Amino acid sequence: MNKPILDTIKETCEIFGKYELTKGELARAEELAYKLENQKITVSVIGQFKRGKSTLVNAILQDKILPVGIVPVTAVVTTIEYGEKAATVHFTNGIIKEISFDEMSSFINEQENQDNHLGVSQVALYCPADFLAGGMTFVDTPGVGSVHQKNTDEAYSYVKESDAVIFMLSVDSPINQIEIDFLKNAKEYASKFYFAINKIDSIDEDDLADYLAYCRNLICKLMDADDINLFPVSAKKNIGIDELKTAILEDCQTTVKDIIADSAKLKMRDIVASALSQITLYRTALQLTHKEFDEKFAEIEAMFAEVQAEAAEFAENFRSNPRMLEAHMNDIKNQLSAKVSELFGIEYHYNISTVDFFRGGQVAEDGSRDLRESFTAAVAQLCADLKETLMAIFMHREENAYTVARRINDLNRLVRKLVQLRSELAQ
Ligand SMILES: Nc1nc2c(ncn2[C@@H]2O[C@H](COP(=O)(O)OP(=O)(O)OP(=O)(O)O)[C@@H](O)[C@H]2O)c(=O)[nH]1
Ligand SMILES: [Mg+2]
Repeated sequence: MNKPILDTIKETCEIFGKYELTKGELARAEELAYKLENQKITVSVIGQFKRGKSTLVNAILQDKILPVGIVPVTAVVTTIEYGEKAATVHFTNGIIKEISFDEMSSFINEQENQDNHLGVSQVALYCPADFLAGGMTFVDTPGVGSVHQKNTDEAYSYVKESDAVIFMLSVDSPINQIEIDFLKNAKEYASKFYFAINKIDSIDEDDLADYLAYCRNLICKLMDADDINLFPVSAKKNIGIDELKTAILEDCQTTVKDIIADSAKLKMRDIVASALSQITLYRTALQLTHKEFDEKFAEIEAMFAEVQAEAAEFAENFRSNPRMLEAHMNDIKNQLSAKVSELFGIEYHYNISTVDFFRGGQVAEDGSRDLRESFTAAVAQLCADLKETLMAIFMHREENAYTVARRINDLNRLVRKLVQLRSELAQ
């Protein structure tokens, strides 16, 4: 019988708390523990632009609370929780402003808040819908894949906060590569999926049966599953909505603990892998002679300078697709990992393919200046984190051989513990 994940996380927090090197991982693990203890579940509606996500949220809540439309509409993440009707806008600079429902569209709507130039991090709504009464946070996200790159980035980032997702497809187009990529990414973070196939009012029954069989087959392969939850709906005509609501609420009542625990387990696995990288690097570095370490440190410092200069040049010449920044970021992560492996002979883990550095950025008049700044800042941070781990070595320079040996022994135990934890979390 597996140990409850909350126990595992708490034990891990205790371990992380003892080491300066794992303070970043400690904060992430503590946040997970808090969420598990409070049993708050986040259900997000995600998918390509114009699939009908906002219309579905309105249908589920039986309230035309969100703006919908024929052109890309949702530009910012909108969270909805149970409560008397109220709305607040959270800005990236930390300011929170209460607004009326009439004003909401000017913050959420892509046409009114183009490329989120107002710098909204999210809009939080409260609504007394039965569906929310159990305490879930229900989330409408911007659609991925439109020309509005920021919307895609916001949606990608928010998946990480989700425990369960309603993945929205629609019968008016076959599943495309944008959706496949997004689904693969979502699979890494959310543990429960509901596939809503929207706009079934627009095709006849035979075509629908073909479409559903096609979706089931393809999604099962993508999800590596024998079967999946498929919900044919028409958000606009209110068809199939009750079935979807009932399935979600039943799961929330009976298996909410499992859903949150599974999702916490996935997130914890990433945290432990990251801690292992820091510790393994530190331990290996500690075992080197001062001369060896100084040489390697100088070499990696030179690489930081090189990588940052290259990133600055790349950003300077960057004019178009922000995805290229992400690709370049992943390339830099790979270069740093490879360098650490080459110099220290260890595996160094990076979470590849995140778009965090786009979050909260303001798009300047030329549409790209701020993204460039976020990008170079993210690269600098990457180098600074790695440098911090290595700098810790200098603090123990003057220790005698016996103390160093004890420290290494202690780290060996810690690595063994983390490796064991990682394999427990993989089960
Ligand atoms: N025929 C039909 N049209 C629908 C249905 N649901 C949504 N639509 C239409 O699809 C369009 C897009 O709906 P939205 O709810 O704004 O889509 P969205 O996925 O939130 O779009 P973004 O926020 O831009 O990503 C609107 O014109 C809706 O009226 C449906 O069940 N049937
Ligand atoms: Mg929308």
